[in-house]
Amino acid sequence: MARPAPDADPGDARLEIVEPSRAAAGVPAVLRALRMATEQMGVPRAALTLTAVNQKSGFDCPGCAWPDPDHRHAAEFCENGAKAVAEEATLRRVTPAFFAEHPVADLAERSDHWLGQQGRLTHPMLLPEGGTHYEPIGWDEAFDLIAAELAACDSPDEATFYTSGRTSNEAAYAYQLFVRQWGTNNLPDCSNLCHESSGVALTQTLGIGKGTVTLTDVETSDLVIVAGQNPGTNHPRMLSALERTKRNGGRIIALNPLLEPSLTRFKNPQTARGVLGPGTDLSDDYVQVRLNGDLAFFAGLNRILIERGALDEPFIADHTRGFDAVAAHLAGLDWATIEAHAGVDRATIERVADQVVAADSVIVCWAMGLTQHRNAVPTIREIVNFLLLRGNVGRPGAGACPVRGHSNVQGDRTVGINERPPAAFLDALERHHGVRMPREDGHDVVAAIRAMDAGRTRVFLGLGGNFVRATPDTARTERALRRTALSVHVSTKLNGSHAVTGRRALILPTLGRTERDETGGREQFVTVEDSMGMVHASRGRLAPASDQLRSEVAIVTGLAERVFGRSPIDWAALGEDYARLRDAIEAVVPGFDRYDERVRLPGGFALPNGPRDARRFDTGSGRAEFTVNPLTAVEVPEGRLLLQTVRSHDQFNTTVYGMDDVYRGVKDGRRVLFVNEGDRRALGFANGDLVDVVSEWRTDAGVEERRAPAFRLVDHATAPGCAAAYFPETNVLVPLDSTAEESGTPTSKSIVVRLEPAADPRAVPVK
Ligand SMILES: Nc1nc2c(c(=O)[nH]1)N[C@H]1C(S)=C(S)[C@@H](COP(=O)(O)OP(=O)(O)OC[C@H]3O[C@@H](n4cnc5c(=O)[nH]c(N)nc54)[C@H](O)[C@@H]3O)O[C@H]1N2
Ligand SMILES: Nc1nc2c(c(=O)[nH]1)N[C@H]1C(S)=C(S)[C@@H](COP(=O)(O)OP(=O)(O)OC[C@H]3O[C@@H](n4cnc5c(=O)[nH]c(N)nc54)[C@H](O)[C@@H]3O)O[C@H]1N2
Ligand SMILES: [Mo]
Repeated sequence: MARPAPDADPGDARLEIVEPSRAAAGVPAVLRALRMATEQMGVPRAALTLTAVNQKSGFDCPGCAWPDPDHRHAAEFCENGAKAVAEEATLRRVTPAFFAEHPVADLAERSDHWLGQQGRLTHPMLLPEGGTHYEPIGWDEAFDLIAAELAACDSPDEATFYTSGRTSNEAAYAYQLFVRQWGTNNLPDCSNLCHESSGVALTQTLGIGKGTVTLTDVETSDLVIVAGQNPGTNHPRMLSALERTKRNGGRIIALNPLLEPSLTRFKNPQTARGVLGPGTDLSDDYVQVRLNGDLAFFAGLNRILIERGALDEPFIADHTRGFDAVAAHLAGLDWATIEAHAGVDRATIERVADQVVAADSVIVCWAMGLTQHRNAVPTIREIVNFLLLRGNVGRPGAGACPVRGHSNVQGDRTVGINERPPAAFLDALERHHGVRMPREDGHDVVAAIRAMDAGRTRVFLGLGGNFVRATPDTARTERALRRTALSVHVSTKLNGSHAVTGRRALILPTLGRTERDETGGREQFVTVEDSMGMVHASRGRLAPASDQLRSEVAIVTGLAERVFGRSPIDWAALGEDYARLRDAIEAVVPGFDRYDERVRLPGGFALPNGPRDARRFDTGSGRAEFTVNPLTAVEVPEGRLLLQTVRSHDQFNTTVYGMDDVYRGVKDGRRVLFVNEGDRRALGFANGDLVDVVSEWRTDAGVEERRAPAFRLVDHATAPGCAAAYFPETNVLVPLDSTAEESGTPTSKSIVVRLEPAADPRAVPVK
């Protein structure tokens, strides 16, 4: 039987700091996952569900975007994938009776953990103007209400349409088509908060906004550098691939201000060795860079490679542009600045250079540790310089590997979720659908918040995600959302965004990945693209959480039918048979030839990738571009720390599964601030003190302050001057205006903070 959801919210009252788990994964991880799965689902359902994850006939794990190996195990999932599945396949329900019992004001006081634990949403719900509670509403009425509010807009740009990366290709394509037929490119998505910096930098330099490696490349590479990523928690199946890299004789270097245990030790629960043996020492070398120090680190490394003449000269001559300018720029840097910015000395960078020179093939993997900084785009361009110097692009075992987050965030962008769509894509949409497409760029996430805050947005619609909690500057974002006339969320689970509403609000409950989809009276499947450009099918097996649920495709096409009536696009037909959406994608997006047929093959198919397949670079010049990236780093005034915001082991973004972070030794709580012992002493605090964290954002007008109360200080293996804490609790500290150059991504990994003794040590907030 499933355990009932908690009715009280203990917050951090029981927080304990314990010995961190020494090795990642292994049997304890499997047991943790099974416990969570059976608590939420009961035993028979857990067994049925977990055996279908990532199998060729099953559904795509809603956890992360790491690709599936060809040689799949009976259980091709990880601890955290199992938790993600359990969250969705839970037997707990949030029914109209729940909403009658809990006023919105009450929900607004609850933690993300508590909200998520209540279970699956079962009915469409409306919060009427001036109302205190959500009330049930029919689907047709809900669509009428949205259509009426859209019709009241003075311009299509007064509506904004968010997406989170769980949305399937079919639903995402239908959504962007609906939004553009409506007349705007206001399509902010979670990518804007995530890998946008990677997409921008890679498009400029390699001509494709994606990575250039396959899973086989990772497993057969001589050297994999894992920079700014915590795969043990966020991409656990990547550890199995890295274990194979090592068995094949490759090396791994971790570049991270935090010593993440998963990178140093790993036990594979799917092999006998992992179950019984001591596990694999994953990293051969660990470099503790300073937060935001990677641009300097790679600049130093590149300079050494050039000085040593350790270059692939034929590749540089035949396939690239701009080498001389980069060489001149790097030669002009001084080592003292490089070392100060990187937080590591020249000897360490020389040591890494030795390993690079010894390797015939090199891959750099990265995630949020690189993308969420002011200079994220230049940093990633400098990594591309690094790869180009030795021809580490477009050959086996070599390349760029931005590791995506949400399971279909890459596919959503491929099929058109993009607030700055290329003209060729809009042209293709117009040709195929016979409808004029808007040509002006739309709002990304930060611009959308600004527009709402300025009262310029009437309607906010979110297809998945948790906009209010995932975005920066919580107080300002909440104010912004409250200024809309209507906020609508298509969701599987209750979250903080349902409690921070426009004048009216709707919750539209939808099917998840694990559930059977019988839209249009036939069994439908959806498709997704993983982090390495493989497209494959996903088929849910479970009975839907309620008979009221509609699929995302049905919701989008149903709404479009209601808004447009008869139009050149036959929305009813598109909604009835997802194969028709796949046919439209095939006609509009390059690389999807015979989409519906090929995606039915076991394992799906690979999208074309110019740099990887043929060293072809669609950059305008037709060559890969070296770039000159001036050395920059965030300045931290005396007595202040640089704070990064990370995920614990028990959360998926804003969905908090549990209150532990086993690899960092945290039990039963989340309001902790990891600090370097030397910093803590210098600031005059004791280990375990309760502090308020105050962010300081310098503008021309002065210093803006934002405060997050009551965090427990914990000594941790973090680089000097650098602290870490969990999001979303710390999003209050991230200024909306603090964004990455060129990509606009909030700088969630570098926030200047000062610590103060907690004003009220007994008042530990619940959220
Ligand atoms: N279980 C689980 N899986 C997930 C998610 C989840 O929340 N839970 N989220 C998904 C999503 S959407 C994403 S985008 C990914 C996120 O995957 P990650 O990027 O691994 O997630 P974070 O927890 O943000 O960890 C950032 C890592 O970068 C390091 N870092 C921070 N700043 C710097 C820096 O300046 N330089 C270097 N070199 N390192 C730095 C941090 O110490 C940390 O190890 O995971 C996806 N998978
Ligand atoms: N400070 C700080 N902030 C960050 C980050 C950080 O590192 N630090 N990371 C950023 C990153 S990388 C990302 S990607 C964003 C994530 O931002 P979002 O994608 O907006 O947030 P999630 O927490 O993943 O969304 C969870 C909600 O999605 C809904 N959901 C789950 N499955 C489905 C589904 O199948 N369909 C639909 N329609 N809804 C579903 C559920 O209702 C759930 O409550 O957060 C960003 N915010
Ligand atoms: Mo992400």
